[in-house]
Amino acid sequence: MDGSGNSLLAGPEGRKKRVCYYYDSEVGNYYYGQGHPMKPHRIRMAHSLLVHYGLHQKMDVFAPTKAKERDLCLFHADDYVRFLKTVTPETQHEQIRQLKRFNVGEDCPVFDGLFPFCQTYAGGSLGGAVRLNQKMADIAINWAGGLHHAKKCEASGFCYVNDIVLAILELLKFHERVLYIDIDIHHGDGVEEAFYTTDRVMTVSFHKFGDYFPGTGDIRDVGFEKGKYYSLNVPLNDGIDDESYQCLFKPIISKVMEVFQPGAVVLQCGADSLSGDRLGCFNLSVKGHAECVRFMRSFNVPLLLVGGGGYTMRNVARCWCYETGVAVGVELEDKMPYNEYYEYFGPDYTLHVAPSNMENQNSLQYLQTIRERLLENLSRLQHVPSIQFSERPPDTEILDEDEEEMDVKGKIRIWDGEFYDSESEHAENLRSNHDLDANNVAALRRHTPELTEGQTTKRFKCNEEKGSNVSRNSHGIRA
Ligand code: V1D
Ligand code: CA
Repeated sequence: MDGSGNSLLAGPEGRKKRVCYYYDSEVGNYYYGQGHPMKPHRIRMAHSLLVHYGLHQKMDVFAPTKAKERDLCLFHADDYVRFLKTVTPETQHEQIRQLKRFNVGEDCPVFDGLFPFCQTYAGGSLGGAVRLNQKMADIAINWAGGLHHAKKCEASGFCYVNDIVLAILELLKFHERVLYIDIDIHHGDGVEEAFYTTDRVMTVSFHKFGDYFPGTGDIRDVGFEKGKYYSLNVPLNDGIDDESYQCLFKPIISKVMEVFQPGAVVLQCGADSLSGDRLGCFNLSVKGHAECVRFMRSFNVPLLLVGGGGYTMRNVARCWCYETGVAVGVELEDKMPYNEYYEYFGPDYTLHVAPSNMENQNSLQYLQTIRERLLENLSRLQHVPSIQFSERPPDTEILDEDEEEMDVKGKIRIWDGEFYDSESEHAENLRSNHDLDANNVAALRRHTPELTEGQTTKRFKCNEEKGSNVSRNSHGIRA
């Protein structure tokens, strides 16, 4: 036990975990624009709160290395990435056709620093995946990531690049099977779509379904061809509470773990499924939401935790701070420590807030019916798919950064204006950690062609530029 609360290390879930955490002190400054609900500032609030609970002392804290253009192109189309890199708020009106083609506009506006923002959040998830692959951590956290709607050639639902797909591709270099779980209130469509035809990635999304963005995620959508039954969708109605949520989450995920036996798990922890969210309509408490993290932690499989949606900032900060505590094995005191954003948490200044008395429109009958249907689909997967690597793609190298950068990055910025001095165990902070070279790209494409290029159905096709003479073969690959 220490200042942060009770240690959970002795309990049944208590094996101590090595946790690494990615945070960029600039991330809170990116601004989607006036009236836009997505506010990267919430990541800075969560960070400030968890630092004041002392959680940074229990993790390896890293400033993410920005993902390079070529890293992003492992999933995204080259011309889409180039567009994200070059478009500016000042010049966007000269590129109306491109804006439309890449779905950049109201939900996904062009704002100052858009590309470095994408590089930063993708860099955190990639860095976490590399560190898990190297067995230097059991759990990696990147609350700035989790932007699950981004498609190969299209922005969507506040997401521009899909850091989750990129991180899963990285994990697939070392793990035959990767499980993706999505507890954001919205359907994890971008990740599902990327892996819809493979049996190497199972995707499971819990979401509000019915007249709700993005409109996909029907229980009948189960995957295609080799990927049939490797996509799972759990459609939910308004007002779901902790008990109802867990009566689906635990049996479904237990069965998934049993039949799929993933080598690594990515958990998208979108906090818009919390009670009182500005865009959401569920009724989960922070503890109910965090129960998913606690449960996944208990399987002792490498775990990447990423953020996602969440539009009532004070509750997002509460949730991701508490979940960081769960990851490191500490139960945090309800009384909040003073922090930079203390005034946001009044009048109670507590970590936990009671859910509302809204009606739970998920009847017991409904919950039982969908649970049975999903477990039935899982029972069709009798055996884990056996995938043989003839040759493993090259390991991602950790390169030393140049000395100039080391001077700055040797100390990790904990919040604006103050540095936290890395301890000796954090010496690796000085290193660049996800540099993918051209050989890696080629090797990855060789080994996972269906994941990076071969999306064959119309559903996955990019919007072609009108009048473009770029032709594609039957795999949607440019000829
Ligand atoms: F209310 C708004 C104000 C300004 C700009 C956008 C919005 C807004 C609210 N809800 N946009 C939405 C959703 N978009 C639509 C559009 C209408 N259509 C034609 C589409 O309903 C998008 C909601 C995105 C949710 C994102 C997410 O929470 O899942 C997320 N996960 O990771 C990052 C974000
Ligand atoms: Ca979801």
